Amino acid sequence: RTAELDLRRALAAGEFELFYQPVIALPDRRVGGMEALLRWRHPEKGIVPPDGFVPLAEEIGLLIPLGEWVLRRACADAMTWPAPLKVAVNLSPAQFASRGLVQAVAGALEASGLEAGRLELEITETVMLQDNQATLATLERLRALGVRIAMDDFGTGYSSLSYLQKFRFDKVKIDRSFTSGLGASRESQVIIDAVTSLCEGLAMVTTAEGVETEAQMEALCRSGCREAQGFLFSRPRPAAEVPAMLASLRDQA
Ligand code: G
Ligand code: G
Ligand code: MN
Ligand code: NA
Repeated sequence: RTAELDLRRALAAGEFELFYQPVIALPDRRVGGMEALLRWRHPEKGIVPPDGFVPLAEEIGLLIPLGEWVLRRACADAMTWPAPLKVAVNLSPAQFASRGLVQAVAGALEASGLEAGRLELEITETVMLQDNQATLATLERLRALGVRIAMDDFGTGYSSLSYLQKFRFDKVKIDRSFTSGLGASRESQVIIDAVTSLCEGLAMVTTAEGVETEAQMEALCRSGCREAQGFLFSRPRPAAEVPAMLASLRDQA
C-alpha cells in the first residue's frame, strides 16, 4: 500500500518532527515545561498531525521505532533549554505495552544526558484499562528511573477515579472538554474545583489543558489549579521556535 510505504520512507527520510507547547505554572505564569507533539512534515501534504498517521504506524509496527525516536529527540531538545524546564512525551497504549519501553526511556536519558526528573511521560486512561500487574510493574520501573508520570486527558475514560487509586501519578492533566466550559457553565467550574482539590489531597499536580481565554485562566487560578496549557499561551510550535516562545512568555508573565 502506498500509504504504508510513504510512512516507512518518512521515518528513514527524517520527515517527522516535534512541535512544542508550553506548560504554564499558576498563578505566577512562569513556563514550567514543554509538551512534545509529533508532526509529520509531508513533502506534499504539509504538516500532518498524529491522528493522520499514528493509527497506520501502529498497524504496521512502526509506532515503536517512531516512539523511540520521539523519546530521544525530546530529551536531546530539552538539553538545549534552560535547566529546570521539563519535557513531556506522550506514550500510546501500544508503546506503553511494548517490551522495550523502559529500556528505550533509559536509553534516551543516557544518550542525551538529561536529568530523569526533567522528563515526564504522559499516558492515557486507556493504558490503565489494562488492569493487570504488568501495567503497574511498568509504571514502577519507569518511576524507578526517576522520570515523572502524568495521566493525560483525565476524566474522559471509563473509570477515571479508580486509576488514581491504583497508581500515584505525579500529575493529572484535566481534559480540555472540562476547561472549555469554564466561565460559561457552573458544572465545569465545580468539576475543575473538585478534581483540583482531589489531586491536591493525593499530592498530584493538576494541569488544565485547552486554556483559550483569560476568563478560563482566572477561574483556574481561583480553583487552585497548578498549571495551564493551551492556545491562550501558545499553540504548539516547531522546536526551533522554543527560545522565542520562552522570551515572549517571559514578557507576558
Ligand atoms: O498535537 P495534537 O493536538 O494534534 O495531538 C493529537 C493527539 O496525538 C493527542 O492525543 C496527543 O497526545 C497525541 N500525540 C502527540 N504527539 C504524540 C507522540 O509523540 N506520540 C504519541 N503516541 N501520541 C502523540
Ligand atoms: O491528548 P493531548 O493532550 O496530548 O493532546 C494535545 C492536543 O491538544 C494537541 O494536538 C494540541 O494541538 C491540542 N491543544 C493544545 N492546546 C489547545 C487549546 O487551547 N485548544 C484546543 N482546541 N486544542 C488544544
Ligand atoms: Mn498530552
Ligand atoms: Na491531553
